[in-house]
Amino acid sequence: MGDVPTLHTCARSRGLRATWAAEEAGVEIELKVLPFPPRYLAPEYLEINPLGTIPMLVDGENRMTESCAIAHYLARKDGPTPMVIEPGEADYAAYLDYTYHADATITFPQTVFMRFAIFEKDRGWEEAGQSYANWFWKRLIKLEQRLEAREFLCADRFTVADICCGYALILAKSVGLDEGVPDILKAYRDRLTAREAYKRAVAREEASLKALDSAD
Ligand SMILES: N[C@@H](CCC(=O)N[C@@H](CS)C(=O)NCC(=O)O)C(=O)O
Repeated sequence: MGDVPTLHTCARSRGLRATWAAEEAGVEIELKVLPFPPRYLAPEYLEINPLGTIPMLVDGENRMTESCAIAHYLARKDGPTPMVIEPGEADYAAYLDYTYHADATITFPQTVFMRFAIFEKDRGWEEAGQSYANWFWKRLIKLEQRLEAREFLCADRFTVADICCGYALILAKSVGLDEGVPDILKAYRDRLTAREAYKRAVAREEASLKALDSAD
């Protein structure tokens, strides 16, 4: 294994799940912020990640390209931590379920919305974008019901599952998808974004983005 894992990412992207997890866990990473989308603006990146997607974590010979898996990996890397629920603990199944739910079920319609309603809106796809917005809002029911009487998703404590699902709610606000987000989830998002480690992660990404912009 190499020394410090390197996170290739773009500021404010799904990679924030990984940057945030590293800050919460106190795990050292090297942050390499790329221009978005790297597929076009940093084509050399395709040599190490042919998918062209971000984030990607390189740790020795390991290469990971799933933000939720990277968040879990970084949080657990240096040993057991309250941020990860272990087999045998109550809510282990729920922990895995919500960690995977975040990208596979929640962020998926968000990204299709972004493509149709924002990135390629000039192609007349706004209506399709709106239908993905509605689909995204309907899919929030599981999180809403879970958080009706809970502060965090699992085991009465902050875990990687909160980082993964919380990022989807943070993204919703930043891309104009907040209208259908229930108040319970907005309050949950406020609790998450008030965390010092979250603020440090955002500041770190923004500083790297600034350095990248000024190097142009
Ligand atoms: N399931 C992956 C998705 C990665 C992904 O699609 N990332 C987007 C940005 S958030 C991306 O790289 N888009 C640019 C592209 O596909 O060229 C994850 O959770 O990390």
